[in-house]
Amino acid sequence: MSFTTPTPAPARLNRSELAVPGSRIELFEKAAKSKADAIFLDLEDAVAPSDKEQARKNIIAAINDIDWGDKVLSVRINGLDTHYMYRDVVDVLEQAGDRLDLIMIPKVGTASDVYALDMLTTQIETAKGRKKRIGFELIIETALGMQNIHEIAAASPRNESLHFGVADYAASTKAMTTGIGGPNPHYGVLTDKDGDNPRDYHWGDMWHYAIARMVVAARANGLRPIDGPFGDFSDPDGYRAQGARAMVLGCEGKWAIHPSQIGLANDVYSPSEAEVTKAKRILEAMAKAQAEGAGAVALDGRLIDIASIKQAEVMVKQAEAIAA
Ligand code: 1VU
Ligand code: GLV
Ligand code: MG
Repeated sequence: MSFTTPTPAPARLNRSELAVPGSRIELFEKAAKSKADAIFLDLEDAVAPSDKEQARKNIIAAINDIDWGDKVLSVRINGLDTHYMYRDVVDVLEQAGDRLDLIMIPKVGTASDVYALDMLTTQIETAKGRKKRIGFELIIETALGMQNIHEIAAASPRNESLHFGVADYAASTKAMTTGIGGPNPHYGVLTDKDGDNPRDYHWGDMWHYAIARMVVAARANGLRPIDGPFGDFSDPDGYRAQGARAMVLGCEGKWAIHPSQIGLANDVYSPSEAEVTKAKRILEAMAKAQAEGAGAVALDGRLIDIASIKQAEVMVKQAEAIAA
């Protein structure tokens, strides 16, 4: 191990994060009663400019009045390039109670963006004597943000998670697609024309680099990497496949933009009983190996060693967090 150890963000279950437009108050109670681990009440892109002020008032009332159970509760503020942002932060933090856990900052481009929000949040917390420290969820969804992701991830002790905002990222990078998440038929490979078999076209994962880069930046700074939206809520298989790809790369959860996606996310991001059993067998076998002075042994015809303990612990700890 390096002598530098990242400080982990406060542990929170974040398998599913439901997006709820702040202008649609009829959705709030439904969201609160849902099985989502986390909810963000949106003031940004799901709210029309003419509704921004009312949405802010709706969200403050909802944070104070609705029973959100044990859900992680967040508010997505408007971007730093808008005049809505300062009032989002001031009004929400001055008027909403301590039930609020996090602020979600969209389109973060530089570490200074996070610094500015940290300064404002700190001033309001101090002035108002807020007891609970507000954490930050940062959406990486611009080319600038992706370029500066490592500095952004390290920019504040409030940072808890990085989120991949695939729709804005596609727009910012001028990717020729209008879908929100998932694959695109143009991103594929054709098998070799000189091979013996008929040529085959395989779709690739055009979001691989972005998600993998976000996972590294998040984990190197003790943060949770979270995959963003999948717009086609009538395609559960597509959602599952996208979620599973992000999960094996290290993501801890995915947004749900419709209630039908909550169960899918919870399922994809919960290790199966068979996986947990296997992980526990690895831990038992390694405990025995170590007691006998061995570092590497065979289990079911495969190598396991001390790194396997850490891999298995990821699985077992996630299962324990879900069961808690
Ligand atoms: O069965 P019921 O009538 O009781 O309930 C409906 C509906 O009210 C409810 N529902 C939701 N409840 C809580 N949170 C939600 N986000 C939510 N969405 C719907 O579920 C039942 C079925 O709904 P539906 O199929 O009739 O859906 P609608 O036509 O009402 O709405 C579909 C959209 C996609 C518009 C809606 O789900 C929505 O607004 N989702 C969130 C959008 C959002 O927050 N976007 C911002 C994040 S994504 C991003 O920034 C980039 C793309
Ligand atoms: C989320 O905000 C996105 O742009 O995908
Ligand atoms: Mg966005």
